[in-house]
Amino acid sequence: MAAAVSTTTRPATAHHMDTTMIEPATAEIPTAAQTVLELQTQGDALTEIQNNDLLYSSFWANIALAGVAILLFVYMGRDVEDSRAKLIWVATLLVPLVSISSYIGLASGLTVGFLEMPSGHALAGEGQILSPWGRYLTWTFSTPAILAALGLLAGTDFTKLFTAITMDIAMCITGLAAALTNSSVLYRWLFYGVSCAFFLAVVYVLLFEWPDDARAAGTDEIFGTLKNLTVVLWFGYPVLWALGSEGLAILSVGATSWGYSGLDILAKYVFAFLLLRWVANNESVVASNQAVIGGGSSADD
Ligand code: RET
Repeated sequence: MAAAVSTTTRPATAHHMDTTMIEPATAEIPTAAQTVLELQTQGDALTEIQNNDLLYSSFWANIALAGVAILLFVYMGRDVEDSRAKLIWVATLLVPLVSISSYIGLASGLTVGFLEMPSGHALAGEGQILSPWGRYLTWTFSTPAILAALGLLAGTDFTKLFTAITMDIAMCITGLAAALTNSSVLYRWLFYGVSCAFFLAVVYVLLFEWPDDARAAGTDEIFGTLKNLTVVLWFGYPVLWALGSEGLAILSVGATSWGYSGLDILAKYVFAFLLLRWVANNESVVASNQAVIGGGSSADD
C-alpha cells in the first residue's frame, strides 16, 4: 500500500487533497435553493472560526469546562454502589462527554457549514452564513441523557421516559432541519414550529407527569429544583434560535453562539453537578425506589 502513496499521487484520505479537489466547487456560486454544507473546506471553516474571537471563545469555553466537569463527575461518583444510582451517574456523565465531542467538532470546523440564506431571511444576499449545525445534531445525544437522568431520579415508568426522550430527539432533529433548510424561509419556520411542538411535549412530561412520580419516590425536592432549572433554561434555546442568526438575525453569529454556550453551561454542567452531588449524598433514597427502570431491587434481592 505504501508504494501507492508516492510524492505525485496524493492518497485519497489525505487531508490536504481538499484544497485541490474542492476548488472548482468553491468557485461556483450556489443558488439559494442549494444546501451547501461542504462549499468551503474544513480548513477555510477553521480559519473563519478562529478569526471570529467571540465565536471561537464560545466553543473553547465549553471544551475547557466539559473537560473539568468530566474529571469532577468521575470523582464525585467514585463511591456510588447502587445500580440505579450508578445508572443516573452514567447518564449524567454522558452530558459533558457528548459536550466535549460536540464542541471539538464545532471548533475544528468539522461540524460547521456555510449556508446561503433564502430570500425573506434577514441575512439573505449576505453571502454564506456560518451554520454550526453540529450543535443541533449533538443535542440529539446530550438532551436524552439529561432527561434519562431526570426521569430516573423521579422514578418514572418506561412509557413516560420513552415519551420524553423520543419527543426530545424529534425536537433536536427538526431543529437541525430548521437550521439547514434554505429553500425558503417559510419552511425554516415550519420546521421550527414542529420542533417547538415536540418541545412542548417534553415540557408537559417534566411539569405534569414527573413531579408526581418524584413525590412518590421521595426525590421531589431535588427533582423540583432540577425541573425548574431545566424548564426555564430549555425555553431559552428556542428564543435564542428565533433571535439569533438562524432566525430573525437580530444577534450576530458570534453572539448567538455565546448565547447557546452560556445556556449550555447552566443547563449541562450546573444541572449535572447539582444532580450528582445529591445522588452521591442520598444513594439510599435512590436505591429504595421501587420504579421499574434501572431498579436495583429485583424480585430475587
Ligand atoms: C431549537 C430550535 C427549534 C425549536 C426548539 C429548539 C429547542 C432546543 C432545546 C435545546 C436544548 C439543548 C440542551 C443541550 C444540552 O446539551 C432546536 C433551538 C424548541 C430545548 C439542553
